[in-house]
Amino acid sequence: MNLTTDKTTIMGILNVTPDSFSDGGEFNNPDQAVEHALRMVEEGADIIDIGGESTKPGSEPVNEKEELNRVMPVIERLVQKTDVPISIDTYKPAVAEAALKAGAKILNDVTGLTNPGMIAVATKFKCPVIIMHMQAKPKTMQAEPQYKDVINDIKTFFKKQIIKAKAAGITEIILDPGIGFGKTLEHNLIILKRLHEFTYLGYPLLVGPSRKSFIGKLTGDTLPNDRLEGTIASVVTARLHGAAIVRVHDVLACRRALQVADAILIS
Ligand code: 8Y7
Repeated sequence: MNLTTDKTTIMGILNVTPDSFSDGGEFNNPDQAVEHALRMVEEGADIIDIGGESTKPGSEPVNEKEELNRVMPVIERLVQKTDVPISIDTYKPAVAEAALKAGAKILNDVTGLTNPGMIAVATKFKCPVIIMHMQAKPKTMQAEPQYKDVINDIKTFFKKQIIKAKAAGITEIILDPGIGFGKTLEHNLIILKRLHEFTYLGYPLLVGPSRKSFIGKLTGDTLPNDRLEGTIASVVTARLHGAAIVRVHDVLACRRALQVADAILIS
């Protein structure tokens, strides 16, 4: 992947799930989903991340067939309409394989290559892989997340997964500490504050704070749609602390904020 260091890479979120907490299933029909993706491209998205199973706290898994039914029509249409790379947000090897075959270019694995089947798919397609850290599973992860030292524990996980990935011939690795995935408010804040500590591992960092509940906990809101300003504060902080890629719903607003942050960084 072509990640320049002087411009933040923006990943636009395309949820094709009826239960997505941020989008409320708005993009449940493939044509609407494609339209939304193309709008994000116009607004400055460098990657479109397509997901068909919600991994928000408390959510239930969906089966493979249902997930394929949701994402494949969108991927098949979108690759005809844009050259912007598509990442497939899935932890199921069969869904990853079908998406990559249809033209998706990047694998976004919220289970961080803990499934050997996923490593096999990434090796087969020689695609960039996002290794995200998650404690426990979405259904239960926010129950009582605990770490000895959240930064060190995540770093240890990254090191272990990097070794496995490299042994399988995977060369393009992106690391993501997994904001909100088995983390308290304090954990999320420490991750954003000490993000630079992950840069020493030598891989680009991705951060996804967009509209997440830790922002609501700080600003006192109840709805994800009220979290734009908090999202902007988070992505700008992440950028200043070493993030190469940010995963966001609000592409236009975040791009404008990051253009300013990028200019300050390279000045
Ligand atoms: C993240 C993610 C979600 C994230 C990466 C949501 C799929 C929850 N969050 N993937 N996915 N990083 N890599 O609020 O933080 O969008 S789902």
